[in-house]
Amino acid sequence: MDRATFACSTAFFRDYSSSSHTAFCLPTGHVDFIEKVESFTYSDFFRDYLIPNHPCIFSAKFTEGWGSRRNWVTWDGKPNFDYLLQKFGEAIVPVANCDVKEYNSNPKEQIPFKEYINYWKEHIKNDYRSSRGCLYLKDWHLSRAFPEQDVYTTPVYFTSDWLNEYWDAIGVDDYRFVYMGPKGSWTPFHADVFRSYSWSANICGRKKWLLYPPGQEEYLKDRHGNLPFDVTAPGLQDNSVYPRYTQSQPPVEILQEAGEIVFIPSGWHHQVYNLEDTISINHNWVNGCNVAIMWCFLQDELAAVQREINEWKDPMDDWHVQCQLIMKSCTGIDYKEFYNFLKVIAENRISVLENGLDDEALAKNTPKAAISTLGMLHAVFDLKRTVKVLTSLSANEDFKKLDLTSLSPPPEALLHHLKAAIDTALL
Ligand SMILES: O=C(O)CCC(=O)C(=O)O
Ligand SMILES: [Fe+2]
Repeated sequence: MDRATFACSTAFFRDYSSSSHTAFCLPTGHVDFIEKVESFTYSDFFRDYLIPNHPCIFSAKFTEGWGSRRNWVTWDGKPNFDYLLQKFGEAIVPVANCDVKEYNSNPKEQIPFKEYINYWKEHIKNDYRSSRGCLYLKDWHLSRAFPEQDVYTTPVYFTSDWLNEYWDAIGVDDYRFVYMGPKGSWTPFHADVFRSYSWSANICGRKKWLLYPPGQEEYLKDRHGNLPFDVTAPGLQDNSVYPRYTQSQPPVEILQEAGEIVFIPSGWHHQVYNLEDTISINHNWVNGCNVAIMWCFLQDELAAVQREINEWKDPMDDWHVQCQLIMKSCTGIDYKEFYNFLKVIAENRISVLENGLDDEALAKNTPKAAISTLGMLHAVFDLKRTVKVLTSLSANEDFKKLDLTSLSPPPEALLHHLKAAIDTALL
């Protein structure tokens, strides 16, 4: 019932979208290129890309002022190894081996940054071959480790960011990353965490992206329902292993140059290649435009866990709790934490609407300052979207089976407060 009332369908978005685009429509193979900073507003991005869930590319003008674009790159557009070593040499960084497949990903190890840079220099000298394989530094939380460094500022288009707002608030994690890899390094086929949006800016180098709109991945599954590791592998042509492959559309292909930012919409599967030695910065984020997609994804994940351990349903009296535990370890969140996530986001907005901002909050570049920058209408939009998802969550049978006494305030009270805040703001 909850699923039906909250299907991630075009209808859900249509009333919010005044653009000519249709949500989730099939691509024409063309991806819009946003050239000018001055003439492209937050509202343009919201209406034409966030709401319709369409990819786009921002020109290098959007990253012109970034410290990393000045300092991390040599005059001839290569990574400035000396500068990077001097600033980050002692850091420990996560490194994946692109030549080895472990389940549907690459094995990762933690090594000192200076060791990685030495490897990279040797790899280049050796004509991009190495006995260690092709190593790719990825998912490095550099901003968290070096907050004082002048690296980049998040473009306004990406600042309605509930994921980082929530995980910063609880101080556990964040979804802001740096990637660095030699020509030939690549990221296997995947969709992003929680089906979030992502933006990815090339500090130097070039990337090739293969993008598949939501739903296309169904045609790329093998006969057991598993997604491919490498969507370009010749094995996909084998009809007895990948029976629906011939029905799939070719991917939308993007060539991303130095300085450009790619916007990857929610739930679009993708595979990415570094065509040259490349450094990129990327964020994952969720907001009022795609939180319903995240909620659909969580329901699908729980259903998959339930199918997996269905045989234990009767013998186990805390089966529903176990399902939540497994879900949390697989996806990073469970239903009660999802409730807390929505609560933190809602309360920040209610606070801005009810109390405005003190000078301290503005000066410190806090989440509330970001909410206030986007304006009251945006805060009300966020609250309305939160009400929709919370209403669906509260009615969800799996959620209702959990012990909800620890939730404060209880869902009904939060919903009541939210609706009242929306009504007052609109008065
Ligand atoms: O740049 C890469 O190798 C992968 C980036 C990615 O998957 C993303 O930004 O969502
Ligand atoms: Fe990704």
